[in-house]
Amino acid sequence: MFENLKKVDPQLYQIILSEIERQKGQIELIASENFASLAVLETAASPLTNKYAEGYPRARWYGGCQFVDKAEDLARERAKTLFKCEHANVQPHSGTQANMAVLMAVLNLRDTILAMDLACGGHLSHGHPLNFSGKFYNVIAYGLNKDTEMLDYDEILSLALKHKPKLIIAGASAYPRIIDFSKFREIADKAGAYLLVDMAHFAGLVAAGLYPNPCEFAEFVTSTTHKTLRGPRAGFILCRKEFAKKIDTAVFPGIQGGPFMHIIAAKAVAFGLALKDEFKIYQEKVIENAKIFARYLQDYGFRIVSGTTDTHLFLVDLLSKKLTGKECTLLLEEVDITVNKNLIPFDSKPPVITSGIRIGTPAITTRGMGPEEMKLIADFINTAVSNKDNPQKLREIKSRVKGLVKEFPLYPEIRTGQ
Ligand code: DSN
Repeated sequence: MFENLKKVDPQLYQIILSEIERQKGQIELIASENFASLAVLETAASPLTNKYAEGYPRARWYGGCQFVDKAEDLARERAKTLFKCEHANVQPHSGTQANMAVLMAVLNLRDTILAMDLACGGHLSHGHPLNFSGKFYNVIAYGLNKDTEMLDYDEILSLALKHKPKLIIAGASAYPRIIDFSKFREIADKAGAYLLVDMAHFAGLVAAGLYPNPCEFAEFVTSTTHKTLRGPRAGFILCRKEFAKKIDTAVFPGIQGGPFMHIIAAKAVAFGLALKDEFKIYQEKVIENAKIFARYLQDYGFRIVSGTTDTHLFLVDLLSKKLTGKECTLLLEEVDITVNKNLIPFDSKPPVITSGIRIGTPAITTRGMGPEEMKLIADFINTAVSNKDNPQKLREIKSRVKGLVKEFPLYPEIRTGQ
């Protein structure tokens, strides 16, 4: 693999090789990352990248679209089957663009939206002041209950009745519990609002039937394909038939030009894989690993936000360990464990420092790791945190990490020569 690149651009070849080695050699705990299958990688790297296909199947601005039409049809049909929905648009380049298309489809500038605060686990594109969503719309944010660190549906209802948003957004990037979409539906109906669910993080769990399907409750559902779904880096939108035209027009020509046909084809491959029985077994293991992992860390005295997780991720409060999220992320990087710093609910520290880290199990579960390995990794993290000023101990953990990842080879077909 990469033989041509090696000849044409040795500098970039080396960068790619180093990144592959990093992925193979580290324990990847970033909750929004995963390792796409080789079939997805092959499709994403295929000559479909060459094709311009502005428009939709059988209604393109360019000739020669007969085969990419088939790829897009396949992606749309598989998405509809997987999530039991009426219409799918598989063209958004990312989750943020999927969200942007929905907002553009149903809102006017300065309309009010009600969405989860980023500081409590929401997402930039749900109304952060520096994002288009926060600049173009009037955003009212809901948070979490201070005692339970879980969504407070009474508070969301009272905000909805007070501010009468045109759209309510449910979904988060750092919320470990199951979201009650039926409650969100009730609230949206009482306030006369549309409901958008951004399922980017838990789409794989939904596909496997292990998380409620938001398509049963919301007019609009957006997602990425590269997190729990294990697809290429991209987004998509699901909606009821009555909104199909509005959504399609909002994506193209609204916010995007030519679709990435190689990536759309790779989405079709990922959706196809997610329809298989093995995918459900994989997702069951993802959740089981997250629950066990969180429990082991609790045994070591780490506080888990909201006490547990129902999903593929959880948040660790580092306050009692006298470490910030930033320090912990850097410390773990030293021993080849990759996490991200994360605000915890009602965090007193700024987003660039944070009091917590977010841990996710999709990637390590893809490597085949299970409960025994969760125990080991929790031990590595605890030992690193307890010995943060002991270089010898940190070197020992790094070498144990190296031993562990070797037992669970990643992309053995891609040889890096080292
Ligand atoms: N940045 C992603 C995450 O890490 O959750 C969300 O888009």
